[in-house]
Amino acid sequence: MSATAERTEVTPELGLEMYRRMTQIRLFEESANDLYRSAKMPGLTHLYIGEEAIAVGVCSALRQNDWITSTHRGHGHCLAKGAEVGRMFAELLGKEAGYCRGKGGSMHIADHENGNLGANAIVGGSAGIATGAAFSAKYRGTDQVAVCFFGEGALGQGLVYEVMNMASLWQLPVIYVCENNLYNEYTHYLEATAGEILARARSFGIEAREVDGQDVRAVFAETTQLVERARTRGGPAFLLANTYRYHGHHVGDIDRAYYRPKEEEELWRSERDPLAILGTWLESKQFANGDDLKRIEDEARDEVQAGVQFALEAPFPPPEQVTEDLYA
Ligand SMILES: Cc1ncc(C[n+]2csc(CCOP(=O)(O)OP(=O)(O)O)c2C)c(N)n1
Repeated sequence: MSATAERTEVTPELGLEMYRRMTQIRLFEESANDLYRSAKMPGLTHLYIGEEAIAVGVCSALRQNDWITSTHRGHGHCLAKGAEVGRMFAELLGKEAGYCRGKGGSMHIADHENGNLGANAIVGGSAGIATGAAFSAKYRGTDQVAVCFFGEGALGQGLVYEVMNMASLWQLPVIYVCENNLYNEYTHYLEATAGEILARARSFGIEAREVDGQDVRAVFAETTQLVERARTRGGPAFLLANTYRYHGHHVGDIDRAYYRPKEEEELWRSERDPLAILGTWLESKQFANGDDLKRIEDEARDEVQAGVQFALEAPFPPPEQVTEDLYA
């Protein structure tokens, strides 16, 4: 992290809003897991639990008309950019009220009203879309910024380097946010990623920084600087956010001790939890007390439960619409 990043202030209001949003994402994901386990959700899903501070820290530094592109592990990105819980659950359950009329599912949620150009199940796939959006901002002379979220597994995809090259040559307002949760599916990233991650971006002349992805204030501080830089024609950036997913690669990945130790999972949960880190800070500053945090959690739980109920009761698209809105 750069020396100046900590100076970007998190006001009490913003701190509480970040806590609310991170709690909402966590509870959303826990309910998504319940829906899968009770066989109410078709297919599977990839939970973002443990990584909430990245989506919230980054999106708190963006305007509504800035863009994001997301991944197969994208619910947190969508919610942090302003998506509604009920419509998100409806999409997971294949209902017509969902963001893609129930035809995209968990891995393809887009919400253009809030600048979310869409999640993408192709690892690295959305890097081209984010870079294209940034090109359009520059071409049209707007000051919008595009953020591309991706896991470190996407570092093995050639597309990412093609677009970083263009972004640097054309000084596009795009920020590549690499969420390194240590694993690509069931493989430790060190077995798949050679050399230094930041050096890859720097070799294109792209400003590259590293941040503690469990600390929402640090993520917000770094992103605020990089967004400001991109908005004022300072060019693209790369942010490496170190994090951990508490659950398996997807909801069905239950027995995972063969690829990562239980002790490691427990250590991240007990020592590096992003909600606990922010909650402790809010309390230490006397911006909130335990009752305030509990109230935020209760409200988020009510919102999530109402969203689940809405989605369960919502109708499926009628069969005659089965080929509508499909482009591939
Ligand atoms: C191009 C492509 N190759 C392989 C896959 C299968 N796949 C889905 S997720 C994943 C691992 C992704 O790891 P990472 O990018 O680090 O994200 P994480 O799951 O850790 O969030 C792979 C290999 C895919 N979806 N797309």
